[in-house]
Amino acid sequence: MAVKGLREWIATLEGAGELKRITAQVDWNLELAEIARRSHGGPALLFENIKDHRHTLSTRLFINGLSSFPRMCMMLGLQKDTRYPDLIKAIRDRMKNPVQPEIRQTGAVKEHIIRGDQVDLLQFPVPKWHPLDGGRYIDTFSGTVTRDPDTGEMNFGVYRGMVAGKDKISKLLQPHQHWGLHYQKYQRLQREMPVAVVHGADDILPFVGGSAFSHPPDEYAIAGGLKQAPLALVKCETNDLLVPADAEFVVEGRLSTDEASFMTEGPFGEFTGYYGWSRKRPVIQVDCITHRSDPIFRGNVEGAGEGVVSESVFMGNASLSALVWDHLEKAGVPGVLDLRMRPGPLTVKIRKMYAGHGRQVGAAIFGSWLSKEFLKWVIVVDEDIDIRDMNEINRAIRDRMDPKDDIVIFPAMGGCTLDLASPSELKDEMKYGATPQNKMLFDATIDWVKHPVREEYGGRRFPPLSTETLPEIKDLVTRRWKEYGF
Ligand SMILES: Cc1cc2nc3c(=O)[nH]c(=O)nc-3n(C[C@H](O)[C@H](O)[C@H](O)COP(=O)(O)O)c2cc1C
Ligand SMILES: [Mn+2]
Repeated sequence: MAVKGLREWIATLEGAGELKRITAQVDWNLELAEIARRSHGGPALLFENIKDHRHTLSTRLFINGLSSFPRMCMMLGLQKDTRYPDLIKAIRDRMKNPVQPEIRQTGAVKEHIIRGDQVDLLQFPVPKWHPLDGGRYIDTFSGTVTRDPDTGEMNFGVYRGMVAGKDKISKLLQPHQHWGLHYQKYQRLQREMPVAVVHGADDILPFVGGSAFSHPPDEYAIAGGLKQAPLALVKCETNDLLVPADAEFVVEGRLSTDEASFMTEGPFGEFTGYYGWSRKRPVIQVDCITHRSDPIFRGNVEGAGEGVVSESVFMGNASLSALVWDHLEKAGVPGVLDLRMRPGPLTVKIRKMYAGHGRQVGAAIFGSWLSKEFLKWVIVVDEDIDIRDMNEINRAIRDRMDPKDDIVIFPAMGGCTLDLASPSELKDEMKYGATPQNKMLFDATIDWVKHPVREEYGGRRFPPLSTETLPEIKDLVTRRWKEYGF
């Protein structure tokens, strides 16, 4: 049986006590986003009464579907209480077995078709998410589908987009992303790029489309693999792209590569917790919207910071952890025991097996497709360090790293345009294709050359820890503790 859609997912969540319906009237202008942000750790939310949208084509908004580990597990058909390492392992295992989609003649997404002048994007309850956003952001959890004009391969990627007119969406298109590679080919052909933006399909699609899976296979087959069932797809009305048959709605259009057509996009409150830069950027000219009856709008509040995690960062930590692990395995790097995405760096724990092993981990990660957006800082530690404990990581950095030798800079790599640290004149993705970004590896494993095994250390490379006493003394002191007058 094919993968089900958003409505079935919402029903499943409700049945499991994981959904809250909000029937009080809520303003799309900032209020809705603040409610979703504050209740991030709570149930998924379905807003059913949105100001100005009682009688529009779309009246409801769903959010926070993947903002908890139990729900992420449910989405993948795993037990709700699956342990985090087992969740990552399940993703890794299933990635190895992609399931190709089924192509259908028609589906629920074709129940209604709107064309040309009748298109009005604000018929959807598109929120203004953050006070300084440049407009109402329609694309916060949708997937943009494009096709490589040379190979015919499709891509499904999550890329933000702002309503720039009733039938126009300005997009943050970075030419180093998969759809950006497609864009560069259309640019050379001097042709418009056909696009389809998929809203409200199964949450597996943004989960896959928001992370750097390499091709082939495409995201549809990977999503099918992760769900262990094929997706059902239908062809668009105005181009040959394929979209989920039971998506809530699909926006079809064309993206011109002519700079004269670019419009302002941004600022937008981003995953970094800061506003991302505003520029003139490519625009989707919408030709057609196909939708289910009473389509549900799926949104996502961006913006992670100290003590604040966004749904996208939360789910991205899981998918990227699985991707990095899988990549290291494929690259033949042995001894990876555990890894952890944010907060802060990506930390990898290895059973060190030779001098240079830590360097190899960093080079393999930075040399891959994975590091293009979210990976700027990698720390590698030995097997005795608990990577869930920042104090332990700090201890490894302090005691095992010589800053002169063990901070390894990978200069001028391609990176995300939203990196706060890169100079603002470099934050011009349409000029550079990406933002040149310096990446850093902290090799916090013990250096085997400087610290050979020593007999005086009892066959270790470092002196023994002095904070532990003998077991018999521990017992003695425990036994006599009260006697001492405590
Ligand atoms: C909610 C969300 C919004 C995103 N917005 C953008 C964006 O506006 N532009 C962009 O280049 N990447 C954005 N990303 C990151 C890409 O989705 C990610 O890098 C992914 O690997 C892109 O797919 P691709 O590898 O097929 O290009 C976003 C990710 C998420 C989860
Ligand atoms: Mn891709």
